[in-house]
Amino acid sequence: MPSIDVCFSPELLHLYELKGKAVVAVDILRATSTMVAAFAHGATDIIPVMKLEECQAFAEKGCLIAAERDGVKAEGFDLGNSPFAYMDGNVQGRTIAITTTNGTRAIHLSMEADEIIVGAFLNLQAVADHLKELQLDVLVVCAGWKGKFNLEDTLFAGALAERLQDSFTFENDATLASLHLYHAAKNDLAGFLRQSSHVRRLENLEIHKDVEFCLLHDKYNVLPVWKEDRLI
Ligand code: 3SL
Repeated sequence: MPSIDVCFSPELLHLYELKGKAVVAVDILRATSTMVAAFAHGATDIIPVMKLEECQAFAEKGCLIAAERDGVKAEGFDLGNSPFAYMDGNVQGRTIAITTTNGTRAIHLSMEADEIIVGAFLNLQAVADHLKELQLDVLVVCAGWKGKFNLEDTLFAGALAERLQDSFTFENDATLASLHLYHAAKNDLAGFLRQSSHVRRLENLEIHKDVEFCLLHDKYNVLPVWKEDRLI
C-alpha cells in the first residue's frame, strides 16, 4: 500500500524526499481554493510565480495577472486572491499568472516530486480519487503562513487522510495528528477555525465570505496538475 505523510510548512520540506512521490500542495485560505475555483470557472491554465515583477511580465503575453500580498490584492494586477473574483466569466479560456504570499511558494518548492496536484476542500474527492488511481506515496505540503504552521491546511490534510484511509498507510505522527484534528473539527470547521490566525487576519480585512466558501467540501470536480511549467 502507498503511504500518506504531511509536511506542515514549506520550511520543513528539506526533511522529506519528494522524488517518487505525489505532492498535494494546499493553501486553503486561499490560494489553492482560488486556483480550483478558477479552473472550475473555465481558466485553461495557471502559472504560479514567486515574485510580483515576474508575474506582472506575464501581462505582455496575454495572461490575466493575479497577485496577493498579506491578504490584499496587489496594485496594478487584474485579480487578487478571492475565489469570488474568478467567477463572473472573466477567466473563461484564459491563462492566469498568479503570485501569493505562501501558496505559490509551496508549489514551487515541491518541483522535485513526480507529480504535483493542487488540493482544496473544494476538490477534495477529485484529489482523493486521483491519488487512489496513481498509487504513489503522497506528501501533503501545507503552505502555512510565512513558514509557520496553520490549522486550515492541516485540517485539509486530515480530511484527505480520512478519504484515503482504506487504501493508504500513514505510519507518521503528522498524518495521525491531522486526522485527529479533522475529526475534532469536521462538524463545525468554521467555528473551529474562528480563533485561527489567518481567519482573524482575513476578518480584519473584512473578508468574511471567502473563509466560508473555502471550507465547502467537494464543490468542484476539477484537478489542477503540474505539467512542464504550469498547472493545467
Ligand atoms: O498566502 C497565500 O498564498 C494566500 O492564500 C494568503 S490570502 O488568503 O490571500 O491572504
